[in-house]
Amino acid sequence: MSEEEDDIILSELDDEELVQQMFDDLYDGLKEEIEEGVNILLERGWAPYKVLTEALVGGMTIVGNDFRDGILFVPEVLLAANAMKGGMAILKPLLAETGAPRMGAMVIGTVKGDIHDIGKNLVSMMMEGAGFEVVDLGINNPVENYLEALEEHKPDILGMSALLTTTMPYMKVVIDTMVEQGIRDDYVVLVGGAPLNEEFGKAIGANAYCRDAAVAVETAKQFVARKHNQGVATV
Ligand code: B1M
Repeated sequence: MSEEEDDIILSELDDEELVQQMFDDLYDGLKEEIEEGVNILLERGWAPYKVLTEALVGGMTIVGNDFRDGILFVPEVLLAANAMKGGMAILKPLLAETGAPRMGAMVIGTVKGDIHDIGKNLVSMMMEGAGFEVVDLGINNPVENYLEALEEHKPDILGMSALLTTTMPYMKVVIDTMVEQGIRDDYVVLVGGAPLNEEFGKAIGANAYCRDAAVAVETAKQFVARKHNQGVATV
């Protein structure tokens, strides 16, 4: 780090400069600086969701592009992910603190062969904030993990995340197994992750593809409301 950079005092930057600096700090994997930046933005009255999407996800998009282009490599991206998680940990209780009424329950996990978890964690945080109880199975989940969790927790929703084109087909393995076992229609299946799209979601038999965490929350709410209305209608 140059002397000039050493001199930067985050709290003296205006909002726009601070967010730009946080992009740089995320890129450089500086967890403490990211945590400080998040706290400063919150103190300035930024909503937790705005800090999350504009400062953290915005920064991670730049990291993602340079990873794709071979400018950054796995170790650097791991550091950036670690810094991002530091910021997310501060926001998590705030996003969950909305006092939203209990909406339902969701089991979520990243599929087998895939260790990306930032997006899934973000979805979990936002779902909790919206009043869903979330059981997070973590990463690299074979079909058995999902089935056991469905059996144990009986959620309304099964969520699956995949970030690799090589792991996204595994979502179909899970859904097909649910069909074979006659339990597919007991759950709303929502899928997400950067390489997916709506067409893929339909093709594998999911109820919906969710572009981002906010869409996941809205979609989950709609499906749960529909389920409850059907329940009332059949009583
Ligand atoms: Co990896 N990686 N990575 N990586 N990584 C990608 C995905 C990649 C696109 C990078 C690139 O080349 N541009 C590329 C995949 C290419 C492809 O498949 N075509 C890639 C690769 C190749 C790899 C490795 C194979 C690299 C290697 O080893 N040579 C390897 C694979 C390891 C494995 O999984 N087996 C690997 C490893 C890693 C790290 C470990 C270094 C790290 C992960 C750390 C972690 O997650 N703890 C990492 C990272 C950080 C990325 C990028 C840079 C960022 C992903 C991320 O966290 N984004 C990523 C590039 C990119 O996506 N542009 C990349 C931020 C996050 C908020 O967004 O996850 O999309 P996202 O989640 C969003 C939505 O997608 C949606 O909501 C979220 C919030 O809005 N969503 C859901 C996600 N899941 C959902 C589930 C739902 C609903 C919505 O359920 C209801």
